Amino acid sequence: MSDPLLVEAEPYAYAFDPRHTALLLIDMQRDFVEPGGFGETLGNDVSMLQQVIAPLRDVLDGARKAGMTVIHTREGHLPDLSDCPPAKLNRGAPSMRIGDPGPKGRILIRGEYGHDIIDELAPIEGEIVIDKPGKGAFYATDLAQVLQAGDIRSLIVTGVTTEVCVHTTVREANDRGYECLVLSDCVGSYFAEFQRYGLQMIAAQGGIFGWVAPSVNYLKALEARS
Ligand code: TIU
Repeated sequence: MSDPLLVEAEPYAYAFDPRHTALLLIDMQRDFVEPGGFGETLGNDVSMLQQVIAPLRDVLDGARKAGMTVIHTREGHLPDLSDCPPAKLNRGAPSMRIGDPGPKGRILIRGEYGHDIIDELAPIEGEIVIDKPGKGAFYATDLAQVLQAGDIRSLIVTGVTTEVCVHTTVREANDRGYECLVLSDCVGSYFAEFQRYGLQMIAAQGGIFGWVAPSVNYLKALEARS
């Protein structure tokens, strides 16, 4: 086996073999990134997430060029809401609830326009799409089996939002033995302070949940190989 690639990262260099690594794009859906969707119903300024798209597009292009496994996730629910716990449906005071008709279709419902991934990052043939009802990508999905079948051991983690679905998924993955590198400019939050602390929490304590690096460091390592 060839030497692993090394990424300059916090808290120390992240080593990975692209053949055993998947790029994970978490919930880059219109519902979170664009106006008129779930994120906005919760009272958030969705423009905060726009800055993630351009660097993440470069990372996606790099993964496609390198022939890496690419996995997209989407948070959402069945049209009859049978997979949406009342605790989630009834939480808080959103302007519209999950399942309500919004300008981009029913809020956070599978098959609706708003639920789908934004055009800039749309999956292409051969890429995996995981539909998940929760914040974590392992809960009630077949992600664990998909990773096992692909002999994937490391995850390059991107998407939204940093402290919610990204964090939950990284924690789930870390407990399952996966080494996660979170790309700091390819994850986004509606809250600047949660972005900062969310990233710090991953790399703190010697990398308690994983590693953090800007995408330029990761792409430099990936491109050095080719
Ligand atoms: N609200 C929020 O920050 N995030 C979510 O509800 N889901 C994801 O992070 N995908």
